[in-house]
Amino acid sequence: MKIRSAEVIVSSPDRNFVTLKITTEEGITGLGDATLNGRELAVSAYLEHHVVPLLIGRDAHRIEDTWQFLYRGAYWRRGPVTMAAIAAVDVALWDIKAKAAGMPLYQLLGGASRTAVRAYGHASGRDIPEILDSVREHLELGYKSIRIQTAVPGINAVYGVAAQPTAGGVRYDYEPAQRAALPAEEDWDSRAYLRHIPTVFEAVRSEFGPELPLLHDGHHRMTPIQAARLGKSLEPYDLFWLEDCTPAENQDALRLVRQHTTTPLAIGEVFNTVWDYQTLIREQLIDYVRSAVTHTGGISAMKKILDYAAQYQIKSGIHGPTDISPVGMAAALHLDLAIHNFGIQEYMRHGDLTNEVFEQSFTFVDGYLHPGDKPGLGVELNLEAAAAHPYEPAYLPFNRLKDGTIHDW
Ligand code: GCO
Ligand code: MG
Repeated sequence: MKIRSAEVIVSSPDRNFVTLKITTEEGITGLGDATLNGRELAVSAYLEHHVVPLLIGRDAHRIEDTWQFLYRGAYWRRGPVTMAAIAAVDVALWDIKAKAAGMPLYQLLGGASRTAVRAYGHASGRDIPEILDSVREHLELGYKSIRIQTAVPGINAVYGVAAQPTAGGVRYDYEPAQRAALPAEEDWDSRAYLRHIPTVFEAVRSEFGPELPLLHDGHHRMTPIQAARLGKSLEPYDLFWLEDCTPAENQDALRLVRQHTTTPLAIGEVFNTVWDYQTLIREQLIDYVRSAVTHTGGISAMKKILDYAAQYQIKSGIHGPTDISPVGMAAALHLDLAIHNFGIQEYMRHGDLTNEVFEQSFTFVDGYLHPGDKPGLGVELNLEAAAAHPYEPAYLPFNRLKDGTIHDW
Protein backbone atom coordinates (compact mmCIF):
# COMPACT_ATOMS: atom_id res chain seq x y z
CA MET A 1 0.00 0.00 0.00
CA LYS A 2 2.22 2.81 -1.28
CA ILE A 3 1.88 6.47 -0.38
CA ARG A 4 0.89 8.42 -3.50
CA SER A 5 0.77 11.95 -2.08
CA ALA A 6 0.84 14.00 1.08
CA GLU A 7 -0.52 17.47 1.52
CA VAL A 8 -0.13 20.01 4.33
CA ILE A 9 -3.22 22.12 4.98
CA VAL A 10 -2.95 25.20 7.18
CA SER A 11 -6.36 26.61 8.02
CA SER A 12 -7.80 29.05 10.53
CA PRO A 13 -11.50 28.38 11.12
CA ASP A 14 -11.73 29.60 14.73
CA ARG A 15 -7.97 29.37 15.20
CA ASN A 16 -4.97 28.02 13.29
CA PHE A 17 -4.56 24.31 12.58
CA VAL A 18 -1.91 22.39 10.64
CA THR A 19 -3.21 19.16 9.13
CA LEU A 20 -1.40 16.50 7.13
CA LYS A 21 -3.38 14.44 4.63
CA ILE A 22 -1.71 11.32 3.25
CA THR A 23 -3.22 9.45 0.28
CA THR A 24 -2.25 5.95 -0.82
CA GLU A 25 -2.18 4.67 -4.39
CA GLU A 26 -5.44 2.85 -3.61
CA GLY A 27 -7.01 6.19 -2.71
CA ILE A 28 -7.20 5.61 1.06
CA THR A 29 -6.63 8.86 2.96
CA GLY A 30 -5.35 9.47 6.47
CA LEU A 31 -5.19 12.65 8.57
CA GLY A 32 -2.70 13.82 11.17
CA ASP A 33 -2.64 16.95 13.36
CA ALA A 34 0.60 18.99 13.49
CA THR A 35 -0.68 22.17 15.14
CA LEU A 36 1.90 23.93 17.30
CA ASN A 37 0.22 26.97 18.79
CA GLY A 38 1.91 30.20 17.70
CA ARG A 39 4.58 28.38 15.68
CA GLU A 40 2.33 26.71 13.09
CA LEU A 41 4.27 27.67 9.97
CA ALA A 42 7.52 26.20 11.29
CA VAL A 43 5.85 22.77 11.40
CA SER A 44 4.13 23.15 8.03
CA ALA A 45 7.48 24.12 6.45
CA TYR A 46 9.23 21.17 8.15
CA LEU A 47 6.56 18.84 6.80
CA GLU A 48 6.40 20.33 3.31
CA HIS A 49 10.14 20.59 2.70
CA HIS A 50 11.65 17.78 4.74
CA VAL A 51 9.01 15.12 5.33
CA VAL A 52 6.47 14.97 2.50
CA PRO A 53 9.11 14.34 -0.23
CA LEU A 54 10.44 11.40 1.83
CA LEU A 55 7.04 9.79 2.19
CA ILE A 56 6.11 9.36 -1.46
CA GLY A 57 6.39 5.72 -2.52
CA ARG A 58 6.82 4.36 1.04
CA ASP A 59 4.64 1.50 2.27
CA ALA A 60 1.86 3.15 4.31
CA HIS A 61 1.56 0.00 6.45
CA ARG A 62 5.08 0.39 7.88
CA ILE A 63 4.20 2.83 10.65
CA GLU A 64 6.98 1.98 13.11
CA ASP A 65 9.62 1.90 10.39
CA THR A 66 8.49 5.28 9.06
CA TRP A 67 8.53 6.72 12.59
CA GLN A 68 12.11 5.52 13.19
CA PHE A 69 13.15 6.72 9.72
CA LEU A 70 11.86 10.24 10.42
CA TYR A 71 13.22 10.36 14.00
CA ARG A 72 16.63 8.72 13.61
CA GLY A 73 17.04 9.61 9.95
CA ALA A 74 16.87 13.36 10.63
CA TYR A 75 19.86 13.02 12.98
CA TRP A 76 18.50 16.10 14.84
CA ARG A 77 16.26 14.55 17.46
CA ARG A 78 13.34 15.69 19.59
CA GLY A 79 11.96 19.22 19.79
CA PRO A 80 8.35 20.37 19.34
CA VAL A 81 8.58 21.11 15.60
CA THR A 82 10.12 17.76 14.67
CA MET A 83 7.91 15.74 17.00
CA ALA A 84 4.68 17.46 15.87
CA ALA A 85 5.62 16.71 12.25
CA ILE A 86 6.38 13.05 13.06
CA ALA A 87 3.13 12.85 15.06
CA ALA A 88 1.11 13.97 12.07
CA VAL A 89 2.65 11.28 9.85
CA ASP A 90 2.20 8.61 12.53
CA VAL A 91 -1.47 9.42 13.15
CA ALA A 92 -2.26 9.68 9.43
CA LEU A 93 -0.72 6.24 8.86
CA TRP A 94 -2.72 4.74 11.76
CA ASP A 95 -5.84 6.31 10.23
CA ILE A 96 -5.02 4.66 6.88
CA LYS A 97 -4.24 1.28 8.43
CA ALA A 98 -7.50 1.26 10.38
CA LYS A 99 -9.50 2.33 7.31
CA ALA A 100 -7.82 -0.43 5.29
CA ALA A 101 -8.77 -2.90 8.05
CA GLY A 102 -12.32 -1.52 8.14
CA MET A 103 -12.07 -0.92 11.89
CA PRO A 104 -12.11 2.03 14.24
CA LEU A 105 -8.51 2.75 15.18
CA TYR A 106 -8.88 1.73 18.84
CA GLN A 107 -9.44 -1.86 17.71
CA LEU A 108 -5.89 -1.95 16.34
CA LEU A 109 -4.55 -0.67 19.69
CA GLY A 110 -5.94 -3.64 21.58
CA GLY A 111 -9.64 -2.82 21.58
CA ALA A 112 -11.70 -0.91 24.13
CA SER A 113 -10.66 -1.18 27.79
CA ARG A 114 -13.68 0.88 28.87
CA THR A 115 -17.06 1.93 27.52
CA ALA A 116 -16.16 5.63 27.21
CA VAL A 117 -13.58 8.21 28.20
CA ARG A 118 -14.09 10.53 31.16
CA ALA A 119 -13.45 14.16 30.23
CA TYR A 120 -12.77 17.32 32.19
CA GLY A 121 -13.80 20.82 31.18
CA HIS A 122 -12.52 24.29 32.06
CA ALA A 123 -14.48 26.46 34.46
CA SER A 124 -13.14 29.91 35.19
CA GLY A 125 -14.16 33.33 36.35
CA ARG A 126 -13.03 36.77 37.39
CA ASP A 127 -14.42 36.35 40.90
CA ILE A 128 -15.91 33.60 43.03
CA PRO A 129 -19.59 34.06 42.00
CA GLU A 130 -18.53 33.93 38.33
CA ILE A 131 -16.49 30.77 38.96
CA LEU A 132 -19.42 29.09 40.72
CA ASP A 133 -21.67 29.99 37.74
CA SER A 134 -19.10 28.61 35.34
CA VAL A 135 -18.92 25.32 37.30
CA ARG A 136 -22.75 25.11 37.16
CA GLU A 137 -22.68 25.66 33.37
CA HIS A 138 -20.14 22.87 32.98
CA LEU A 139 -22.22 20.53 35.13
CA GLU A 140 -25.21 21.33 32.91
CA LEU A 141 -23.12 20.49 29.84
CA GLY A 142 -22.55 17.09 31.42
CA TYR A 143 -18.97 17.46 32.66
CA LYS A 144 -18.23 15.24 35.64
CA SER A 145 -14.74 16.64 36.36
CA ILE A 146 -13.86 20.32 36.26
CA ARG A 147 -10.72 22.40 36.10
CA ILE A 148 -10.86 25.66 38.05
CA GLN A 149 -8.89 28.73 36.92
CA THR A 150 -9.37 32.14 38.45
CA ALA A 151 -8.45 35.76 38.11
CA VAL A 152 -6.30 36.98 40.99
CA PRO A 153 -6.69 40.36 42.74
CA GLY A 154 -3.66 42.46 41.84
CA ILE A 155 -2.97 40.69 38.52
CA ASN A 156 -4.55 42.05 35.33
CA ALA A 157 -4.63 38.95 33.14
CA VAL A 158 -4.19 35.39 34.38
CA TYR A 159 -3.85 32.23 32.29
CA GLY A 160 -7.01 30.18 31.85
CA VAL A 161 -9.76 32.72 32.55
CA ALA A 162 -12.34 32.69 29.77
CA ALA A 163 -13.73 35.66 27.89
CA GLN A 164 -16.74 37.59 29.12
CA PRO A 165 -20.15 35.88 29.10
CA THR A 166 -21.70 36.08 25.63
CA ALA A 167 -25.12 37.55 24.84
CA GLY A 168 -26.61 34.06 25.16
CA GLY A 169 -25.15 33.76 28.65
CA VAL A 170 -22.80 30.94 27.66
CA ARG A 171 -19.10 31.54 28.14
CA TYR A 172 -16.61 30.84 25.39
CA ASP A 173 -14.14 28.16 26.38
CA TYR A 174 -10.76 29.66 27.19
CA GLU A 175 -8.57 30.35 24.14
CA PRO A 176 -5.07 31.57 24.95
CA ALA A 177 -3.83 32.42 21.44
CA GLN A 178 -4.83 35.80 20.13
CA ARG A 179 -4.99 36.72 16.45
CA ALA A 180 -2.46 39.53 16.24
CA ALA A 181 0.90 40.32 14.70
CA LEU A 182 2.58 40.42 18.12
CA PRO A 183 2.07 38.47 21.36
CA ALA A 184 0.11 40.21 24.11
CA GLU A 185 1.93 41.16 27.30
CA GLU A 186 0.42 39.99 30.60
CA ASP A 187 1.50 40.44 34.22
CA TRP A 188 2.25 38.08 37.08
CA ASP A 189 2.70 38.04 40.85
CA SER A 190 3.35 34.63 42.44
CA ARG A 191 2.68 35.75 46.02
CA ALA A 192 -0.73 37.18 45.15
CA TYR A 193 -1.57 33.96 43.28
CA LEU A 194 -0.46 31.66 46.11
CA ARG A 195 -2.57 33.63 48.62
CA HIS A 196 -5.68 33.61 46.47
CA ILE A 197 -5.98 30.07 45.05
CA PRO A 198 -6.86 28.22 48.30
CA THR A 199 -9.73 30.68 48.95
CA VAL A 200 -11.20 29.82 45.55
CA PHE A 201 -11.04 26.06 46.13
CA GLU A 202 -12.55 26.58 49.59
CA ALA A 203 -15.53 28.34 47.97
CA VAL A 204 -15.95 25.74 45.22
CA ARG A 205 -15.79 22.82 47.65
CA SER A 206 -18.26 24.37 50.05
CA GLU A 207 -20.71 25.03 47.17
CA PHE A 208 -20.41 21.71 45.32
CA GLY A 209 -19.38 19.27 48.07
CA PRO A 210 -16.58 16.71 48.31
CA GLU A 211 -17.47 14.42 45.38
CA LEU A 212 -16.79 16.53 42.25
CA PRO A 213 -13.25 15.96 40.91
CA LEU A 214 -11.49 19.35 40.67
CA LEU A 215 -8.30 20.18 38.78
CA HIS A 216 -6.01 23.19 38.56
CA ASP A 217 -3.28 24.27 36.12
CA GLY A 218 -0.29 26.19 37.53
CA HIS A 219 1.05 26.76 33.98
CA HIS A 220 4.75 26.42 34.89
CA ARG A 221 4.76 29.59 36.99
CA MET A 222 6.06 28.48 40.37
CA THR A 223 9.46 27.69 41.81
CA PRO A 224 9.70 24.22 43.40
CA ILE A 225 9.22 25.54 46.93
CA GLN A 226 6.24 27.68 45.88
CA ALA A 227 4.72 24.67 44.15
CA ALA A 228 5.28 22.57 47.26
CA ARG A 229 3.50 25.20 49.31
CA LEU A 230 0.56 25.41 46.91
CA GLY A 231 0.20 21.62 46.76
CA LYS A 232 0.17 21.53 50.57
CA SER A 233 -2.33 24.35 50.94
CA LEU A 234 -4.69 22.65 48.45
CA GLU A 235 -4.64 19.27 50.22
CA PRO A 236 -7.87 19.96 52.18
CA TYR A 237 -9.70 20.41 48.85
CA ASP A 238 -8.70 17.00 47.49
CA LEU A 239 -7.65 17.95 43.95
CA PHE A 240 -7.73 15.37 41.17
CA TRP A 241 -4.47 16.99 40.07
CA LEU A 242 -2.30 20.07 40.18
CA GLU A 243 -0.89 20.55 36.68
CA ASP A 244 2.44 22.00 35.53
CA CYS A 245 3.29 23.44 38.92
CA THR A 246 6.90 24.19 37.86
CA PRO A 247 8.68 24.60 34.50
CA ALA A 248 9.02 20.86 34.15
CA GLU A 249 12.06 20.67 31.91
CA ASN A 250 13.90 20.52 35.21
CA GLN A 251 12.68 17.07 36.20
CA ASP A 252 14.70 17.15 39.45
CA ALA A 253 12.56 20.03 40.77
CA LEU A 254 9.64 17.66 41.16
CA ARG A 255 11.49 15.72 43.86
CA LEU A 256 11.25 18.70 46.14
CA VAL A 257 7.56 19.27 45.37
CA ARG A 258 6.80 15.59 45.92
CA GLN A 259 8.50 15.52 49.33
CA HIS A 260 6.11 18.15 50.63
CA THR A 261 2.68 17.38 49.27
CA THR A 262 0.25 14.55 48.57
CA THR A 263 -1.68 16.62 46.00
CA PRO A 264 -1.48 14.53 42.79
CA LEU A 265 0.75 16.05 40.11
CA ALA A 266 0.25 16.14 36.33
CA ILE A 267 2.94 17.30 33.94
CA GLY A 268 4.00 17.28 30.32
CA GLU A 269 1.95 19.31 27.82
CA VAL A 270 5.16 20.94 26.55
CA PHE A 271 7.10 17.66 26.48
CA ASN A 272 7.71 15.80 23.27
CA THR A 273 9.54 12.53 24.00
CA VAL A 274 9.76 9.81 26.62
CA TRP A 275 13.13 11.27 27.69
CA ASP A 276 11.31 14.28 29.17
CA TYR A 277 9.61 11.84 31.54
CA GLN A 278 12.51 9.57 32.36
CA THR A 279 13.19 10.75 35.94
CA LEU A 280 9.58 11.72 36.58
CA ILE A 281 8.27 8.24 35.80
CA ARG A 282 11.12 6.15 37.18
CA GLU A 283 11.08 7.99 40.51
CA GLN A 284 7.28 8.24 40.56
CA LEU A 285 7.40 12.03 40.89
CA ILE A 286 4.15 12.54 38.96
CA ASP A 287 0.74 10.90 38.80
CA TYR A 288 -0.42 11.85 35.29
CA VAL A 289 1.27 12.17 31.89
CA ARG A 290 -0.04 15.33 30.18
CA SER A 291 1.51 15.09 26.71
CA ALA A 292 -0.57 15.57 23.59
CA VAL A 293 -0.53 12.90 20.88
CA THR A 294 -0.05 15.86 18.50
CA HIS A 295 3.16 17.08 20.15
CA THR A 296 4.78 13.83 21.21
CA GLY A 297 5.36 11.86 18.04
CA GLY A 298 1.85 10.49 17.62
CA ILE A 299 0.02 7.40 18.78
CA SER A 300 3.05 5.08 18.50
CA ALA A 301 5.23 7.21 20.79
CA MET A 302 2.48 8.10 23.26
CA LYS A 303 1.56 4.44 23.65
CA LYS A 304 5.17 3.66 24.58
CA ILE A 305 5.32 6.50 27.13
CA LEU A 306 2.03 5.42 28.68
CA ASP A 307 3.03 1.75 28.78
CA TYR A 308 6.21 2.78 30.61
CA ALA A 309 4.17 4.98 32.99
CA ALA A 310 1.77 2.09 33.64
CA GLN A 311 4.53 0.07 35.33
CA TYR A 312 4.63 2.81 37.99
CA GLN A 313 0.84 3.26 38.35
CA ILE A 314 1.07 6.58 36.54
CA LYS A 315 -1.95 7.35 34.37
CA SER A 316 -2.80 9.31 31.27
CA GLY A 317 -4.19 12.83 31.23
CA ILE A 318 -3.80 13.64 27.55
CA HIS A 319 -3.65 17.32 26.61
CA GLY A 320 -6.79 18.43 24.78
CA PRO A 321 -7.08 22.23 24.54
CA THR A 322 -8.58 23.96 21.48
CA ASP A 323 -5.14 24.08 19.84
CA ILE A 324 -5.30 20.30 19.43
CA SER A 325 -7.40 19.91 16.27
CA PRO A 326 -10.33 17.48 16.08
CA VAL A 327 -7.87 15.12 14.33
CA GLY A 328 -5.48 15.24 17.30
CA MET A 329 -8.42 14.89 19.69
CA ALA A 330 -9.75 11.82 17.87
CA ALA A 331 -6.27 10.24 17.98
CA ALA A 332 -6.18 10.84 21.75
CA LEU A 333 -9.64 9.31 22.21
CA HIS A 334 -8.76 6.08 20.40
CA LEU A 335 -5.70 5.74 22.61
CA ASP A 336 -7.65 6.67 25.77
CA LEU A 337 -10.23 4.00 25.04
CA ALA A 338 -7.65 1.29 24.44
CA ILE A 339 -4.98 1.70 27.14
CA HIS A 340 -5.39 0.23 30.61
CA ASN A 341 -3.86 3.14 32.55
CA PHE A 342 -6.28 5.80 31.35
CA GLY A 343 -6.74 8.64 33.84
CA ILE A 344 -8.77 11.48 32.33
CA GLN A 345 -9.01 13.38 29.02
CA GLU A 346 -9.02 17.17 28.75
CA TYR A 347 -11.82 18.31 26.49
CA MET A 348 -12.36 21.90 25.36
CA ARG A 349 -15.04 22.16 22.76
CA HIS A 350 -14.07 23.59 19.38
CA GLY A 351 -16.04 26.39 17.72
CA ASP A 352 -18.65 25.91 14.98
CA LEU A 353 -16.31 26.87 12.12
CA THR A 354 -13.76 24.27 13.26
CA ASN A 355 -16.47 21.64 13.34
CA GLU A 356 -17.39 22.53 9.73
CA VAL A 357 -13.80 22.09 8.57
CA PHE A 358 -13.28 18.84 10.50
CA GLU A 359 -16.24 16.46 10.18
CA GLN A 360 -16.08 14.31 13.29
CA SER A 361 -17.68 11.17 14.59
CA PHE A 362 -16.63 11.45 18.22
CA THR A 363 -19.31 12.12 20.79
CA PHE A 364 -19.55 13.81 24.20
CA VAL A 365 -22.44 12.41 26.21
CA ASP A 366 -23.01 12.92 29.91
CA GLY A 367 -19.37 13.84 30.58
CA TYR A 368 -17.91 10.95 28.60
CA LEU A 369 -16.24 11.02 25.18
CA HIS A 370 -16.21 8.21 22.61
CA PRO A 371 -14.25 8.23 19.33
CA GLY A 372 -17.08 6.54 17.39
CA ASP A 373 -16.97 3.36 15.34
CA LYS A 374 -16.23 4.58 11.82
CA PRO A 375 -13.18 2.94 10.23
CA GLY A 376 -10.02 4.89 11.02
CA LEU A 377 -9.91 7.99 13.22
CA GLY A 378 -13.45 9.02 12.32
CA VAL A 379 -12.50 12.53 11.18
CA GLU A 380 -12.62 13.87 7.62
CA LEU A 381 -11.29 17.20 6.43
CA ASN A 382 -13.57 19.42 4.35
CA LEU A 383 -10.96 20.97 2.05
CA GLU A 384 -13.29 23.64 0.68
CA ALA A 385 -14.27 24.82 4.14
CA ALA A 386 -10.59 24.78 5.17
CA ALA A 387 -9.61 26.91 2.15
CA ALA A 388 -12.21 29.50 3.13
CA HIS A 389 -10.23 30.18 6.33
CA PRO A 390 -6.56 30.81 5.56
CA TYR A 391 -3.81 31.11 8.20
CA GLU A 392 -3.85 34.19 10.39
CA PRO A 393 -0.88 35.13 12.58
CA ALA A 394 -1.76 34.38 16.22
CA TYR A 395 0.38 34.22 19.33
CA LEU A 396 0.24 33.03 22.90
CA PRO A 397 0.76 35.86 25.40
CA PHE A 398 3.83 36.25 27.59
CA ASN A 399 4.33 37.49 31.13
CA ARG A 400 6.29 40.22 32.86
CA LEU A 401 6.70 40.80 36.59
CA LYS A 402 6.03 44.26 38.01
CA ASP A 403 9.69 45.24 37.52
CA GLY A 404 9.57 44.24 33.85
CA THR A 405 11.32 40.85 34.13
CA ILE A 406 9.94 38.21 31.78
CA HIS A 407 8.36 35.35 33.74
CA ASP A 408 7.11 31.89 32.72
CA TRP A 409 3.72 32.20 31.04
C1 GCO B 1 -4.04 23.23 29.07
C2 GCO B 1 -2.97 24.13 28.55
C3 GCO B 1 -3.34 25.01 27.42
C4 GCO B 1 -2.08 25.68 26.87
C5 GCO B 1 -2.20 25.83 25.41
C6 GCO B 1 -0.96 26.42 24.79
O1 GCO B 1 -3.84 22.73 30.15
O2 GCO B 1 -5.00 23.02 28.36
O3 GCO B 1 -2.25 24.72 29.57
O4 GCO B 1 -4.34 25.95 27.70
O5 GCO B 1 -1.83 26.90 27.46
O6 GCO B 1 -2.46 24.58 24.86
O7 GCO B 1 -1.02 26.29 23.43
MG1 MG C 1 -1.99 23.08 30.96
